[in-house]
Amino acid sequence: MVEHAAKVRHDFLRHDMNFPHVWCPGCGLGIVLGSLIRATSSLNIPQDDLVLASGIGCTGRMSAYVDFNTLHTTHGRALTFATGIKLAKPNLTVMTVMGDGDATAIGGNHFIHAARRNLNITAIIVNNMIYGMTGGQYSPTTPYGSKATTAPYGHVEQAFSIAELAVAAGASYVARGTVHHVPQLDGLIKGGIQKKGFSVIEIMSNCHTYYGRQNGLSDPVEYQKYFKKNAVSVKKAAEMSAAEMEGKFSIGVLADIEQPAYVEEYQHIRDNACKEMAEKGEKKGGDCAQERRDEM
Ligand SMILES: Cc1ncc(C[n+]2csc(CCOP(=O)(O)OP(=O)(O)O)c2C)c(N)n1
Ligand code: SF4
Repeated sequence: MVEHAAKVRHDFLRHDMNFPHVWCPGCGLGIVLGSLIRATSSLNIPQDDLVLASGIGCTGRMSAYVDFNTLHTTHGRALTFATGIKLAKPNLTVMTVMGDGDATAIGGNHFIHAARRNLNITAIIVNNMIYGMTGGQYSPTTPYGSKATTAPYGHVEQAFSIAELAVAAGASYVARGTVHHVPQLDGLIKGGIQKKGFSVIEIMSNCHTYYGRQNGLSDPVEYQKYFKKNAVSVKKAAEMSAAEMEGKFSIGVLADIEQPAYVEEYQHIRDNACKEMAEKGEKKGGDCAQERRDEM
């Protein structure tokens, strides 16, 4: 068991290049990284077929550490790069990792349309309720009333739920986990990768340095206790009233549905077009569907 864990770390991390990492001691991002490599390694997908695209932020830095095909892109744009890769090379397992600001503020438009489009991409969103890298400004998930460097007297906006937004936008698989519930988190990421269609895994994580320090949770261990205390299983949450859920959040799989995925739909259109061309005796008609499959 220990040997296996060491092998996964050895094989899936870029030890010789990018460590030590940039994260604060105790940051939940290290736990997310651990879950990501355990989940991907358990699927026995060749590392050359794994792609991780990230945006900018503390979370965005994660793509530097895994030994997959990686892209550290621009702020908010991880999903646009991932979309291009998936369309060009549908055989690859394409994932993104983004912070809450990256995915739902500057990248919010890309996020909802990626969910609607239902490309087979796994979007991991680390929700630490703040802009970590730039010093603790509020994000779309900063809770009402809490403090941020841009809201020193308390935040006046309402936060939205990333997972519920993903469900509403049409994602095929939506789950929420925390950096405290690690075995469950490994399974949620694995489930997202295995799902055909757009998957979202929202991970509640600690930025004790910026969110925590301003909101009475500056100790990462206390932050773990906060997740333990306030996370409720999806099943239990369904039986609780809104008042009972106040300050709490559900964890587990929120949506898992079967619906047409973009790449297959696109292939059907292309097959039909090729067939029509062949019937009309047009150039390359008979061969083009096969060519497309060869590209894949
Ligand atoms: C176009 C652009 N706008 C703003 C920035 C500055 N910036 C870098 S990271 C970041 C926010 C990071 O917060 P989040 O995405 O929640 O990730 P975290 O650092 O908390 O993991 C911002 C605003 C940038 N790099 N590029
Ligand atoms: S600033 Fe926050 S999110 Fe960034 S590494 Fe430190 S604790 Fe983690």
